Amino acid sequence: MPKKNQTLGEFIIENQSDFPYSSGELSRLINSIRLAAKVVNHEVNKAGLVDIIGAYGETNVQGEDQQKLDVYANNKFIQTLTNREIVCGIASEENDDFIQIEGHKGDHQNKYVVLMDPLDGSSNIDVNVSVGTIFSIYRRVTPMGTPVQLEDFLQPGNRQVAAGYIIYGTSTMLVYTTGHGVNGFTLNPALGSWYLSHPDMKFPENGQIYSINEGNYVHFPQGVKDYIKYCQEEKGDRPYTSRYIGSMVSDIHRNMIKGGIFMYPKSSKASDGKLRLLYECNPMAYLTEQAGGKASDGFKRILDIKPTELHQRVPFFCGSKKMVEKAEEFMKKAE
Ligand code: AHM
Ligand code: MG
Repeated sequence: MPKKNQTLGEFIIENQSDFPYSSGELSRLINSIRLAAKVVNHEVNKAGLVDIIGAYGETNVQGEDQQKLDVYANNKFIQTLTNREIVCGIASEENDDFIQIEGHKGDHQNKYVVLMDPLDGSSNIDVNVSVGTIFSIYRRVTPMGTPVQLEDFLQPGNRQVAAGYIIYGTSTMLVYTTGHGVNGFTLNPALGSWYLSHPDMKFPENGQIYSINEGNYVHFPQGVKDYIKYCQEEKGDRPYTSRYIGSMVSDIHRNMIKGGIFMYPKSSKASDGKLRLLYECNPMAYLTEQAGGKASDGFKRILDIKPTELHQRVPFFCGSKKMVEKAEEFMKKAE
């Protein structure tokens, strides 16, 4: 049973048996992620200051090229994950193709692939609004000893062995699952340690918050328009509250704590919506289900979709179970 305030290090050791495979591997993977997260957090916190010191794209006093924060975060996570003998491949929103990691001995003995969005919602950085990192972890399916292949990344979300996000917010949190519930750790920036602040996180079964970019209303499918009208109707516990940060990690994090639904549907402008299945929707869907919520494309379970492309997009409805079911009801009716 998770104990509030224990450190992430203690938690990993105490819960090693939860990982379906070798326990040391989980520790190494989560350790590399928590380390990269601290470094990125430090950089994200300086966002406004860096602009004062020198615009991105310029060379700093050490002669290093200053980078945009999403590129910086991408490099940091790749560097940290590559340095441990555990990851054989990485796919990222920032890279067109996946990266093969042969391992220090060049013998392709590492077992896991990581898919990530290193800095989701990065357009929010300039205005000091929370952003996040999202990660998804699978065991490779091609034979050990050979270079990782596209099929290792194109696995359905129901095969994830771990997933999580980091939210760089008013405080910085690491929230993750290995398939045994969801636990949230808050960073104490003075000590550089993560503490279990949100043990066993659960989506309330029902909620009163709906999160969607309503500016796209005219472009939405009829089912979504009807559901939005339902949310706004004065009846029972409605109208609901509308909350949309435009940073999916923050929107879903809030809804997980307070109860709500997050939607990024398809529209007449974008036939599959905006969000990417492999490193945005699948990890958030896995966490959501592990927290008792539901995630769908409006009709079927996100985690059962068989991916065909690394950067494929999918409509996304995610949150409190009863709210997602209600949205699906409207989608079906309008079909
Ligand atoms: P990004 O990966 O380019 O940052 O885009 C993903 C983000 C999500 O965090 C957020 O939910 C969505 O884009 C907001 O999009 P929009 O501005 O169209 O509402
Ligand atoms: Mg993104």
